[in-house]
Amino acid sequence: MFKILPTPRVRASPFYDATVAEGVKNFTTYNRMLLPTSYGDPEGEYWQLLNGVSMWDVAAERQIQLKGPDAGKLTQQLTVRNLDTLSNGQGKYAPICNHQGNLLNDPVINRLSDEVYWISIADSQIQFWANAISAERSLNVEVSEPDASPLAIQGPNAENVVAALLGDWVRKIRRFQIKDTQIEDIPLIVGRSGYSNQGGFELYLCDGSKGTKLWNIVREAGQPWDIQAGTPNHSERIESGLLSFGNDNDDRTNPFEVRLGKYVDLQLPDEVIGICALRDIRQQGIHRHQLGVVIDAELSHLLARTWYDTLQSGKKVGSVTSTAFSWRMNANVGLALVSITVQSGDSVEVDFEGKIHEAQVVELPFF
Ligand code: THG
Repeated sequence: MFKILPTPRVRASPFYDATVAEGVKNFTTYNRMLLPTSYGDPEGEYWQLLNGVSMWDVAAERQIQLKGPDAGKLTQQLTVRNLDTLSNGQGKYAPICNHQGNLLNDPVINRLSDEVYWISIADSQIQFWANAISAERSLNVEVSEPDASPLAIQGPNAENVVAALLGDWVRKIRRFQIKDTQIEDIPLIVGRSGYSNQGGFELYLCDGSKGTKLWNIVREAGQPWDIQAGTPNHSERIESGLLSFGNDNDDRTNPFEVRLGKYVDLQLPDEVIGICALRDIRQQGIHRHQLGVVIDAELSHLLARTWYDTLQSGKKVGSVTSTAFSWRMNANVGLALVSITVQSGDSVEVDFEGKIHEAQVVELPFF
């Protein structure tokens, strides 16, 4: 089997050595960093997340820091979600669009203080974008990538593990709230968030030289709950209807098409990038929307390598953008971006690498 080894251009995460010691089997790249995607037991890792607790190296969810007197102003100009109620120590899932209203990223944005915001990005370059917008608008903001690397602890026992690590006070942390803390000499930010619908926390490691040390401390604290090394779970996130930026959208996908309309506030001022375009799009109506599919077939591999043509009566009506096996449903499931003429309850055909499979269209999320 081939390998991709880390270099300055395809970076190792601070947890890289720890994940290799755990026996990581697959990586993808994300924000020019290696992101573990499997330890070789997809079904075991899935049930571990649903019934127990897993720890994930998600350092590739990089932080873009906006710091300075205009940091709040720039952050609001960059996202189409209204941040009026975002207080210090709180985060929000907040899409970023370009001037045409197309999605550029779907980050979590954390407000650390009046003058410091962290954009916890999905896989696209936002540092260039934030820097360019700031400079073009003469805003007083310094844009940088700080030394901060999320480690996710996800699953029904995540709260017990994080309480064992940091104390019972963490049980009171609300969804997307963050707190400064530390373990021994390791500076951390802890928050209740993560890329699953099973509940959990993220520890942002704020000293990249201490990745292995933090990994081992978390593993030790999680022992009583049988914590295991895991990765963002492809099946669970499809079941939960979570967007995978770059997989489920292209460069002409707006938030309304992929079920992110509830995070768009069309009342925001015109200076918010993309908001004028989104008002027009809302008025004109969208042409395609995201739905689930249950595909009637044994697929030759679980990961969608590309978008698969989706047809009705032989005519293309859209694409299946992600596929996975759902162990809870004992079925192949997927996310589809299809014409608004296609509705849940419909049957469609999916051209999966030259073979046509029947599929049923359903509402999202699956769970
Ligand atoms: N954690 C952190 N950074 C991240 C991610 C994360 N950056 C990249 C990527 N993940 C961003 N994407 C998402 C997608 C969905 C959610 C979080 C990050 C999410 N969604 C919930 C849902 O859709 O049900 C709830 C959102 C809400 O109601 O506000 O949690 O995982 N640090």
